[in-house]
Amino acid sequence: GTGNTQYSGQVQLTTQQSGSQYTLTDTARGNHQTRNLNRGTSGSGTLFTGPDDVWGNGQAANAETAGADAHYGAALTWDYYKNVHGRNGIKNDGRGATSRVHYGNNYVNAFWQDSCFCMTYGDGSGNAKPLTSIDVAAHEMTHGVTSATGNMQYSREPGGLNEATSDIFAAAVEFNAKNPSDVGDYLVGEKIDIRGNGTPLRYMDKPSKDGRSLDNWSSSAGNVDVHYSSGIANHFFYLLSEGSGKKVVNGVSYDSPTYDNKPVTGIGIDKAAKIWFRALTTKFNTTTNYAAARTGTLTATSELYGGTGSAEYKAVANAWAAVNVGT
Ligand code: ASN
Ligand code: ZN
Ligand code: CA
Repeated sequence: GTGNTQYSGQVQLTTQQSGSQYTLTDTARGNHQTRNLNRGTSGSGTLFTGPDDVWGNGQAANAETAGADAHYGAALTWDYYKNVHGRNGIKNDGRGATSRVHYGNNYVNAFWQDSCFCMTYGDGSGNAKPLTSIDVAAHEMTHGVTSATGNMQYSREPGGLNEATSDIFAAAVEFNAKNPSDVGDYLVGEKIDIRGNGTPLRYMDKPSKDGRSLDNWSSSAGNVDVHYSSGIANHFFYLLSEGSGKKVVNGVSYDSPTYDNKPVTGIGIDKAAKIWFRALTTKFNTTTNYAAARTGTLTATSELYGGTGSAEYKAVANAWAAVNVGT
């Protein structure tokens, strides 16, 4: 089918024909369904169904548009995990999830729930737009992947690492998608204008730019909201990918500081994401804190690229030092 999305232009969607109708059922990706809650806040709503296999018109006022964006974001995230990491769906068992759009009235958030194996999107309120951008979809779906793997508990330092994992793969999915209307960046939620002033929800190069997130570890990191303690790992991931200092990527300017005032040389987002994924799926657990994330990513790096002598190992060690984790 054809999706006329709000954030990603005109895109191809995989759908299912049933009789003379089509539904937003992704037959190539575990039959992932996209459903319309029509402002409800419970239940599974109705499966998007229509006669022409054309979905939305690029405008939020058309109820199908959010469905098209959500269906596309879920497909991109599925493809990213499959093609880059060899993972067959959220649980690596081929099962598709469900996206639910138009949750409630003026709801300015999106969330993942293990209980329904589903992610849910609000329509935003005031200047805030529907929460159905690629990075938000990838963030929420990654909460499902984290639940199925490292499963870092959603509080204190493990919670910050859980949140950061969603932001890290949100960026990786967005870069991997190469969509000309929504190019990859190290910002989270730059399309949805959640604050109504044109700024993104989070910045990975210097997380404190949002006024709340932490750039560096300190002994009180576990006491702040997980969406702010995530900043430490987001900053680590940015430094590992792109290095410290000023840089322009896909037209966006970054300037990433280091706690130890030593420069970090990046190894590129592809290697950085490989390292984080291996750590998430083979080293992290419910109680992984920042110190354990450091050792887990170092071990993952040794296994992938070589030990202390490799450029990758040095970059990981330097990037953690640059956010005040370890020595
Ligand atoms: N959008 C938020 C998140 O995925 C929702 C929440 O805080 N539960 O973290
Ligand atoms: Zn989250
Ligand atoms: Ca983004």
